[in-house]
Amino acid sequence: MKKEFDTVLIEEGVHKKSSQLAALLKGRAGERHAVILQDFPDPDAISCGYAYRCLVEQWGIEVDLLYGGRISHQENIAMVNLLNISLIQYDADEIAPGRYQGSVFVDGQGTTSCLVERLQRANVPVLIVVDHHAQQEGLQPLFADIRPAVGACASIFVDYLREGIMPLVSSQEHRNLATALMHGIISETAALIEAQPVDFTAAAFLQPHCDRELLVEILHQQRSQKVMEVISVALENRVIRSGFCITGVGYLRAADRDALPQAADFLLTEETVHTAIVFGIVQSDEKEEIHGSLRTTKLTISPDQFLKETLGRMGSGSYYGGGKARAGGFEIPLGFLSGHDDAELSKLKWDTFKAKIQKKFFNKIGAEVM
Ligand SMILES: [Mn+2]
Repeated sequence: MKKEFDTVLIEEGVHKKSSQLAALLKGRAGERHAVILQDFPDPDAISCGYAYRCLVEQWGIEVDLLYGGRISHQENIAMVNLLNISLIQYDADEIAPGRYQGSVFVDGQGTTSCLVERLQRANVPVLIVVDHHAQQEGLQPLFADIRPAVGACASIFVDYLREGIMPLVSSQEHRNLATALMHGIISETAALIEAQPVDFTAAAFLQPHCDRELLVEILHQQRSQKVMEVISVALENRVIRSGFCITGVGYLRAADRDALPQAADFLLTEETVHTAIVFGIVQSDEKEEIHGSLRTTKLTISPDQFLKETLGRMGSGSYYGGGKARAGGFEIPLGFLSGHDDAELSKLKWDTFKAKIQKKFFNKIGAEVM
């Protein structure tokens, strides 16, 4: 009788995601892996990447955390600086063949990173995908753990820790790790308002290991001047229809991209508004792209569905946008129209895209386009 019980336990162990992951990693000892974060890394992704780096140290696996855009939110800059998390920004550089033996995607499935094609060109195999967004096509990893019902991807990594993939000790590194994951969970779940039971369990597990003072310092970053300016333009240009506030802010430097979600958060505080959408053209050295951010307090709106239905898909089949519980984003490449132009053409371009995007949203909510 006892023997049977043991067998069940062992089998359960084998079915645990953390055990499967550990078994895979054991076979990859000594390798160097690239963890791919979205182009504008958020605390959830950064904490997951950092967790991966910490937990694979035991197999002698070296990890670089890569992203193709900018870290532009002052809270995120504070997070990586205060917690000593090193990230590598890849602008236009190719990834050297042989540099990485595998890629790992956290808090995304490749659709929010411009590095995917470069990884393919360098023949880097996709090893692992850990994400909490809806399942997407594209990557064929050896290990996938996709849990759309979880509020923060960080909670999935905490689950691995809880299952014993790596004991948390009282080192500075592990204190930073617990603090990073806690920040990931807090910021991803709107300060736990959108948190699921698994996120609360994760937060409770992390709490004794967290550095409360550091967390306070990370969370209490003030808005930059640029963010204030973007908020001011967003306010001035806003159009409100049936509780939707939609506004375009014109051209933005990539470094200021995170002003968009911050402006959306701010617009959501107006009493008649339940959903705020802020978009602009983000300019980096080589390209221009429309970026947009949606925030809602309305329970009947699913940002993911709403953005997919409103904006549709691009030629490659992937959607321009998507989201999570109460927040979402979209990115529309400008293709042939991309590139810095003179003032007149830039204005024409912005006016055209602004009109088109507003029309799509107004049509979707059944409102008149001005
Ligand atoms: Mn996330």
